[in-house]
Amino acid sequence: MARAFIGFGGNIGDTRQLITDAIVCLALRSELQILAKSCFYQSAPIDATGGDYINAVIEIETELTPYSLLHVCQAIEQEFGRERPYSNAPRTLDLDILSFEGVIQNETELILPHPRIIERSFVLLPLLEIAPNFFLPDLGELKTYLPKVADQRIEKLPCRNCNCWEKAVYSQSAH
Ligand code: PH2
Ligand code: MG
Ligand code: MG
Repeated sequence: MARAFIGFGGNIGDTRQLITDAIVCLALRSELQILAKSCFYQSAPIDATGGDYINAVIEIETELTPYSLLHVCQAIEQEFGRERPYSNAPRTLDLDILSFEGVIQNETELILPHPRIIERSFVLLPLLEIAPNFFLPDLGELKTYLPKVADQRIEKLPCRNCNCWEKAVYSQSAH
C-alpha cells in the first residue's frame, strides 16, 4: 500500500460542491482509501487567469501504481467537465498527485513529487493542515517553505470536518 496526497482546485462553478463530489467518487473506488481531507481554501489565481480558486488536499492509501492513480484522477476531471483550451485556463476541477509514497520521477506525463509543491500556498496550507510534519527527501520539512509563499493571498474557509466551522459559528453568534 502506498500513501499519496492529491490536490484539488477549480475556479468555474460551485467548486466546493465539485470537490466534495469528486472526493466521493474517489472514496467509492475499492483500490484506494481516503485517510484525511483538508478544509477548503479560497486563493488568488497563481500564474493563471480568472476568478479565485477553491483548493483542498486529501491523503489516500492505495494499491494503485502512480500511473493508474493518474488515470483515475484524469477520468474524474473529465467526468466533471474539465476542458483545456490553453495552459492554466480556468477550470471546473483539477486533480494533481502531489506526492506518491517515496516515488521520485521526472516523466512528461507525471512528475513526482509535484514540481511546484513548495511554491504555492494553495498546496502547502491544506497539505500541512492534514500532515503538519510532512517532508520530502530532497526538500526537507515542507513547513519551512511557508514564509516564502506568505505573499500569496489565501483564506481557509470554515468547514465541518474540523472545529474551525464551530469556531466561525461561535464567533458570529458572539457578536
Ligand atoms: N492551479 C493552477 C495554476 N494556478 N492558482 C490557484 N490559486 N489554485 C490552483 O489550483 C491553481 C492556480 C494550475 O493547476
Ligand atoms: Mg494543478
Ligand atoms: Mg493538473
